[in-house]
Amino acid sequence: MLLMVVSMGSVVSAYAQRESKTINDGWKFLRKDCPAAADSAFNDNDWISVHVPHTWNLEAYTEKNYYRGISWYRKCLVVPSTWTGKQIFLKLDAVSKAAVIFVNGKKIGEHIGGYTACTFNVTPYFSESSVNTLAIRVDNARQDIPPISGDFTFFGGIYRDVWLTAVPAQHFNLTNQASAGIFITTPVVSAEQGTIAIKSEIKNDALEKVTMELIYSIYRPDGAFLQKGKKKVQLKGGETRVVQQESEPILQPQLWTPETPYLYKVKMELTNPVTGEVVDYSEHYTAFRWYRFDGKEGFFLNGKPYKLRGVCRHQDQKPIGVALTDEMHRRDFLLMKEMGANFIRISHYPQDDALLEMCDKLGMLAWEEIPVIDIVPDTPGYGDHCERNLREMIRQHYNHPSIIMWGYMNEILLVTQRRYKTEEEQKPVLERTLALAERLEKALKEEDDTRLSTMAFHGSNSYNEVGLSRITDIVGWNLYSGWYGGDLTGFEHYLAEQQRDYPDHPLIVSEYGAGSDKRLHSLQPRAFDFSSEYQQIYLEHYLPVLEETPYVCGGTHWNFIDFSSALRDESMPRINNKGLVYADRTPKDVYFYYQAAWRKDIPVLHIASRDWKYRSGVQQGDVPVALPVKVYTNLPEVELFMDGKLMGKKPVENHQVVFDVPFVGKTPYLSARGNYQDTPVYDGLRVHFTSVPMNLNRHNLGGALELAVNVGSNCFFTSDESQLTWVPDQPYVKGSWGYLGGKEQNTQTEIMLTPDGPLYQTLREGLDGYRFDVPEGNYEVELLFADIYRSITSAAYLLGKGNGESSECSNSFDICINGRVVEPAFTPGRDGYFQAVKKRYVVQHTQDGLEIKLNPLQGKCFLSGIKLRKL
Ligand code: L9D
Ligand code: CA
Repeated sequence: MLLMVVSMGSVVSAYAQRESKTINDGWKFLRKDCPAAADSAFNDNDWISVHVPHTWNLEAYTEKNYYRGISWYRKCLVVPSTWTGKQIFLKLDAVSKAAVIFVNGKKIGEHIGGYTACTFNVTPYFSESSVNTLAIRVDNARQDIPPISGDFTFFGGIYRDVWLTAVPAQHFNLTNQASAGIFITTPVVSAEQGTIAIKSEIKNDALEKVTMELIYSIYRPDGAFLQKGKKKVQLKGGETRVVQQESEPILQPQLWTPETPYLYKVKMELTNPVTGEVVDYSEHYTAFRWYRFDGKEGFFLNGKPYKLRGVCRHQDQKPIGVALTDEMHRRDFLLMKEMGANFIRISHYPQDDALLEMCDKLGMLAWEEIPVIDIVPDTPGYGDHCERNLREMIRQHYNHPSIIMWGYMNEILLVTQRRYKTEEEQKPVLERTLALAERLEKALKEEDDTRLSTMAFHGSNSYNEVGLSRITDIVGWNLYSGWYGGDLTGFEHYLAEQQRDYPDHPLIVSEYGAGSDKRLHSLQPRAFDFSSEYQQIYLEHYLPVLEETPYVCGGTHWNFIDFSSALRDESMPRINNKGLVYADRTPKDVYFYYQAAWRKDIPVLHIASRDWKYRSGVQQGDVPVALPVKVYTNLPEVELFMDGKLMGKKPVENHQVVFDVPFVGKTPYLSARGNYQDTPVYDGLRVHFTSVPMNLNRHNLGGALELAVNVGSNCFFTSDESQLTWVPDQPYVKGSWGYLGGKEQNTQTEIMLTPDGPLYQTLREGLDGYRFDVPEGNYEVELLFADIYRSITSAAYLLGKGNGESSECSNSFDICINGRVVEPAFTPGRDGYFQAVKKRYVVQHTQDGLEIKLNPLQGKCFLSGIKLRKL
């Protein structure tokens, strides 16, 4: 057959005949089930047009209950005439979470798992002469496919590339779990010499037997040809054959590290030995590197101690969900690399090939995992699907030298322990969890004995007690002391305990992090206030511990990016805001703390106030407000200037220095200067400043007064909408302003009907009122409320939003201003709990200051914010 083709053709191409192209454009989409759509004659004219990458869940950025169900995609395809007689393969890089594929009305296959690829030979179903229809039924609701639980959105859709590949009848196998059909290892590797072993799967889709030649060629990192080897292979009709080849020793190989990502190219050619024609072709990169993890001494790369400086990465981007293009994945990689990271935890699921390619080429070690999270259900099929996804991930990404470990469970006891309280209830869950872990560990080692296994645990010793920690090579700990509970030092204490009790367990801090919201700032930051400053303090505490504790192999910060988690409330509903960069990939100030700590090769000097451009402060008399200005840097000392005037020069400690700067003027220009290798380095930015008077006497109120207070909070809050800053609360003292009695209260539940949620999430409860010692005049007073007390008896459990029923609404009070009742029996929760309510009053001819009183009638009185404006 082959000979015939050759003799018929006028020119014999020396190039391979493999052709690959994306078919990302021209799809039709319907967001509901429509079984009839499988049929080739189905009319999809009224479906919407989309191209892939695509997801149908963009509403997850605004709604908790995003659509989980079935959707359909359809597309028409004409096979190029040059593909006649070839084998044609369809590859879906990722479809979440399950796909059934129909070609011309026939079901050709299905795939389970939303984060790994699948490939099908579509040749028997395709027509070469007419239009083909492709219909794909996608389901992101299935509970038998991981993930079934987790703090992120399970976006549905065909959200990575779709490919068609055409190859001659003889080719590298494309249908081994969507892998390349070529598996490369380096069985010998040292500074002196290394070898490359190649296992190829060759397939003969013709009926006749053939003799082929398999040729490998190896090229040095600089592109120079190194060596070549050949092997003759006989294949029967329909046979798939595995061929092993090993290179001659390569002396003094250039070793791969994240800093020196030397890649050796392996070119694989399948040729016709008679004509010399290259029938199929495939190119891969590999590298010489070796590593080990030690329980006491940490991680070693190529024999040298090496700290894993990492981040975890989720793959979505607001507002486009997971439908990222390759260049967006590459952009994320470059941001991590720029920051100085040398390690990535690809969490919690396999990610785009584009990312792995960058890890190899530009240098970053990687941990990749499958999404088995929170609990192991007893759903039939679940374990099979986990194992299948694990094997797919390993085969598909096997040839990436950047990957050093595979993972398969995250915080698997978290929901287990929350849901099942007694030992008796937990027993069967623990048993199946252990059984699945053992099963996955076995599969992992069968697939790849050159890499290590790992799991990530939450901070509970039960992983040791239950025996889970014995299963994998490495243990990962997700530690949040000082965030979800405990204090910052709990972090190092936990690590020390683990080291004391399990000194031989190599350990990585697989997560740590704290949330931050650009709108919130504090001079007295605390856990869970979502101020940028608390996130900074938290990370400034954790990073030195990671760096300086030798037995800690490294850490991966949670998370690199503010990511989508539809179920989350907190200050930015639907977003987990622990990122070092915002969802739009703008770096937070704290990104530069990491860069300052990790980069030595470039000067880093960053005034950490990009996130805090709208500054405000309470001014005592004529004394300018002194506010801290932080600089992150890797330089030894820094000078700070305001509007060109030197404010001071200070030595740097822990990659930062803080100046107390008296703020004057409305738009001061801050600049910093340091020296890097005898060359001056600068940074500068303009900020806005508004002072708020402490004493509200006539002298201070000269011009306009707009005094907005974030009642019940230690934080400044700047509204995204108006840029108005609400200053932190304070107790009343004579001549000034502040609250009268009560105590602070807060909620993490989303506040409805306002873009300024955080303002309402903090409040003062049980206060008598609020007082401003203002001079005589006319004023406007605005009061902000949200009833966060679901009902008086269950105040400690915030069960979610109110339903608008007023029956159990029991918090009611009179609002009085200067002795007059302005709102009798005000019931802030009347229209629903967790809803913003704003009341504005004009107060004329005040005589003796302004006093707002809240007189309880039933339940509690409370206040979230207050604003005073002079008319
Ligand atoms: C966990 C934390 C993370 C969450 C992760 C998880 C968090 N609870 O997003 O998925 O592994 O931010 O709360 O450790
Ligand atoms: Ca408040």
